[in-house]
Amino acid sequence: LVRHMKMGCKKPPKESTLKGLSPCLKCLQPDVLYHLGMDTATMDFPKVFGDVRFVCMGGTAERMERFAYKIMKELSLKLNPATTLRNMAEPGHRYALYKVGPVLCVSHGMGCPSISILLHELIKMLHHAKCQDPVFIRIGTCGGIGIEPGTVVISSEALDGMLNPYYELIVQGKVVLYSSKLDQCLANELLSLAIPCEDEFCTIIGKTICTNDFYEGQTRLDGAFCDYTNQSKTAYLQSVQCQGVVNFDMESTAFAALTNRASIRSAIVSLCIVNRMEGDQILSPPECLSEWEKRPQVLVARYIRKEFLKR
Ligand code: R2B
Repeated sequence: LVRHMKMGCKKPPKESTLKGLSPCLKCLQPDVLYHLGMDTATMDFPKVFGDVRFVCMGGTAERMERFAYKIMKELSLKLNPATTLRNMAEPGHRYALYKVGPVLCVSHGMGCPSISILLHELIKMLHHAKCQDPVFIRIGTCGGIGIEPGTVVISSEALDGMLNPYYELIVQGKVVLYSSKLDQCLANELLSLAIPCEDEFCTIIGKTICTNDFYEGQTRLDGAFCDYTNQSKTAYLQSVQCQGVVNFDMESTAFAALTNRASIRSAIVSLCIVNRMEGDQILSPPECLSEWEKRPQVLVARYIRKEFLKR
């Protein structure tokens, strides 16, 4: 401490606030974040990522790039007009990652395996960077159950297909269950940022079922295979709706479980693109979908701006 004071540092070096990480991490010299195309030998993580406070994740690279530019505007952060944001994960050829001040905007692909690989590497990145209390938010799309397309859904809980609040992983031949509870305070805080009389969209909160398949896993009739009937589909959707479920996605349990394990506060804000009570196919025109895409972003940007201005 004295040495740091003498060298002019105001504070001693911090440790990251992430908890419960692997004891093997300290032996990795370097640690290669293979799918992000980064490693601790060639990149100074505390210098590059030490200020990160918000990690926003969504399915596609293009959506996350658009969100990065929106956040830049919201936080009044300037980029040299001749330059564009750089995909920092380009060398990994898998995900796209943009950094705008304290905000990371990252694409996660589709499904739990894809988001779980990314979360392992992002959590290690923030740990190596000694980040303090980062908040993770998934900005996704989803199929709604009895809700209008265009509605914004905040997940209160992430459930598996059996309606249990767990993410199931097979480790060394055994089933391991991790809690997929989400941070209720953060979910309510996001909900409080909706302005019903001003927003041109509805924001609701409810339970999310996470499935491993888009078609049969979500009881669609329009997949290549289907061994059930329209009647049994309707009965299933009605029964989950009665239990407080409002939407389906394909990443929420892994997202909740991995962030929980590291003691990271996290939330999921999704755009409903179809009401599954009325159909399976996404019939809204592309112009409409790209306009609606901004809705969850509006809410998340309000939250980030509010938190950003606090410090
Ligand atoms: C929502 O949209 C994708 C499937 O089309 C998937 O990532 C999800 O959760």
